[in-house]
Amino acid sequence: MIALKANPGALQIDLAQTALLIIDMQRDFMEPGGFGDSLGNDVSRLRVAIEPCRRVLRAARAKGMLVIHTREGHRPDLSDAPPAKVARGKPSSRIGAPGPMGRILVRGEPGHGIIEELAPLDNEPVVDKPGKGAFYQTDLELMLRNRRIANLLVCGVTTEVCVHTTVREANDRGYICVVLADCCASYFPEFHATGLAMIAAQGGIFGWVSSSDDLMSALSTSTA
Ligand code: C5J
Repeated sequence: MIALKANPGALQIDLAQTALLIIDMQRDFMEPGGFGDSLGNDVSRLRVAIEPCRRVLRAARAKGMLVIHTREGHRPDLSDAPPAKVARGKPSSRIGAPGPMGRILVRGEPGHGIIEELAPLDNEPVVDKPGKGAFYQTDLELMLRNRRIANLLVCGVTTEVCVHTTVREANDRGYICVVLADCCASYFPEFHATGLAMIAAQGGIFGWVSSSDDLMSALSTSTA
């Protein structure tokens, strides 16, 4: 068990029932020439989350926790990409168009991969999702149920899009979600701040917000 400082209140968490969920730390969102860049974003703004995520990932692995990574992206034939999603952005750099990291937001292309700093280990599930939420049209819920997971520590990008959508989906399914603020990032700092505030508001309407530092200190004093 750990006692974790969080907003709106401290939590007791059983690590045996907890997974670390790392959302979409992909080159397509984090590096120039990918999907995020094609939509006109300053992708360098997301890099601030890499080091805190790496620390948390290392700690979760050391504790033997379940670690799950997600990737947003589509089949090469785009049969799972809603036309309304593909139609957004400049035609030359839409989903499926060729870019410096291969076809934009397409599975199997270099840009679709998770950044080297947070590369999954062979035994860590990677959930490929066609949407923003990690539960939508994936087997994530089945994996969590099979491993009796009740709590999710959530990291990744972007705070107000895929992290938020996933936390909302998880909250509706009964999971306790703790979003680690410094392990998430947005192209829009104000959306990051507001997105986190929205999670913890109203007594934790979607979940809790904590930080990598608070998790580290909780882990250092964990009890059986
Ligand atoms: C976006 C994501 N921003 N992973 N995806 O389109 O947040």
